[in-house]
Amino acid sequence: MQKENYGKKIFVMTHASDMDGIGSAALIRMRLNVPIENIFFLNYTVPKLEYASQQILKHAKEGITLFITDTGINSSHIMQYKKLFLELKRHGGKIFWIDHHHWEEDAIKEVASMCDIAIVGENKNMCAAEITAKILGFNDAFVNELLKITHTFDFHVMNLKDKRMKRIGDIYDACFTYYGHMPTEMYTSKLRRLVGVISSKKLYDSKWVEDADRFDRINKKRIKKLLDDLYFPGKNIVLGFATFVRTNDVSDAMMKKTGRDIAVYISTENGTGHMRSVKANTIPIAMRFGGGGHPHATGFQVNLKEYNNFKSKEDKEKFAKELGSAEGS
Ligand SMILES: [Mn+2]
Repeated sequence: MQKENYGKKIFVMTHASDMDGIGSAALIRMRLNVPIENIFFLNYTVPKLEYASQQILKHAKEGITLFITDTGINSSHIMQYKKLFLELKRHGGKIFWIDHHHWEEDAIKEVASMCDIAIVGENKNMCAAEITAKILGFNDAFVNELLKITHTFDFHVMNLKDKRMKRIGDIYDACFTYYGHMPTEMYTSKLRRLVGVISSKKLYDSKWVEDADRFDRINKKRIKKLLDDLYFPGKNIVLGFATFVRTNDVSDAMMKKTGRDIAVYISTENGTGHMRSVKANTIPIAMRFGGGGHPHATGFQVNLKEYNNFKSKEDKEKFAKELGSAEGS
């Protein structure tokens, strides 16, 4: 497609939590000169979608083009997308959705059908950045390297001996975790900066590394504190509480310290529960708390009010008891 056909005023909503989303937005910004303040980030939660929609709708009257990249759709968010799209279309807006995740039938029928272009549904070979690069006709050394990185992390096909790739992955991962817990406006400006760095053809910059290092220090300190206050529900579970930390790091540390097979960490700031195991299938336990996931990596939501935000030892023990009985059942 000719550059002009994408429209004059372009906005992007992209997936916030990994390089595929950031890379996709950067490619669109590079090719179509999208101002950084026109880029917004989604994480499958309603508040982020609402924030982005509200900001973008301020410009609806100008007849804008909206790109949505690297994000699928929850059936429960269909109404919100439809509302946004109807308003954009009413003013002659265009919508392009580029994704590679699984889409439910109803989402395809109701939402993809409203888009001018929708390349959506599961794609096992290409990540969103690769599809975006193909559509926009990129073929240069920097973009090819970027795509190698987004593909590697998105499809979990990393060569563990590749030290450079591992270092890049750690830097990215630390910042996405760090920023993911910031208030929406700060989160948006931090992520926009990353899009800016990538679109200036750098894989990262010194500020990016600084933030990653800062998060690593916070992460380590909090894990250390968590390890001093562990709970042992059931036969095989170790449980700890912390303000957000990196789940894989904290789980490994808890298992290593105690020799138990199932590590559960509760984020006391938002009540999310994160469970990891080496051997056990944790899905039945997660389901008892209304959660789910993969056998060795599950999540669930705890009602913080019910436990007074886990401020006291008694409240932590109360939850430990329930977790123990869930394991036993
Ligand atoms: Mn992706």
